[in-house]
Amino acid sequence: MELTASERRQGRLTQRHLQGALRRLRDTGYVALERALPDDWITQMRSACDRDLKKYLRIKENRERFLVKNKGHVGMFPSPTLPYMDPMAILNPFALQIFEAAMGHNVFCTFYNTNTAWPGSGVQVIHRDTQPLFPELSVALPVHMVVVNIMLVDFTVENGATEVWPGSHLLTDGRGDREVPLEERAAFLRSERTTVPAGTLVVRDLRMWHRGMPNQTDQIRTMLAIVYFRDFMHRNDVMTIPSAVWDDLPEHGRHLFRHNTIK
Ligand SMILES: O=C(O)CCC(=O)C(=O)O
Repeated sequence: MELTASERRQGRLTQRHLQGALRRLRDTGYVALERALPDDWITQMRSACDRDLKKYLRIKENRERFLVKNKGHVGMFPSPTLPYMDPMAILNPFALQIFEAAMGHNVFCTFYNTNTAWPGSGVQVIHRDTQPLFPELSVALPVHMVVVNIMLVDFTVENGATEVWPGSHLLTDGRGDREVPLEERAAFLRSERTTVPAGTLVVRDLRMWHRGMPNQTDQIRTMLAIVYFRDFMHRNDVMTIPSAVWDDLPEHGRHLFRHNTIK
């Protein structure tokens, strides 16, 4: 979805665009706002993230876990400090507008990760990032968890743009499909690659089936992955946010991150 010049200036989607974004999230499981974040912001975030990833992968256990066992798909919990806690990422006005319209104003966040397809990465198994809340149901519930991805480079087929299955967030396991591998079920479904330019912001229903793909380039391919929960969801993984960062957060930021530890 392309933002208009006036939406960029105001940091706000028009009602018509918001309705379109919500429809895409509801029907397909995700919506992409192309180049929603400025180039210079992305460049700075990418260099911080690449530097931190390289440091992270100097640790032998991390190399074994992510480069070997996870075939080059690296998940790193970034430090909950700047630049990662920049309001442009965690309180992005376009993302907020979409997920608050979809999930209400008491949304909270306790999970902030990065997804990297390291050069030479392989194909991941098809998975969803959350399991059905009520596995016995054969009807899908409304959206209750979303991930906001911010692409730090152009995502291309060559560097491993994520493969997603539109509509799969609405597929349930309630008719005896719990034991069937998603690979088998996906063989009959249409998929697409999230080939989008750097700075694109994606809001994706966490139930959507997807997989990381091979990065055949020599460039690191990373997206930020910030997960927001409808208020009734509360998981045990929380972040420790330094009080200096907390003190500087706007009220809306404190509201969203209220279930974390502040130290
Ligand atoms: O990086 C990607 O394209 C997807 C990664 C992913 O889904 C995961 O690591 O769980």
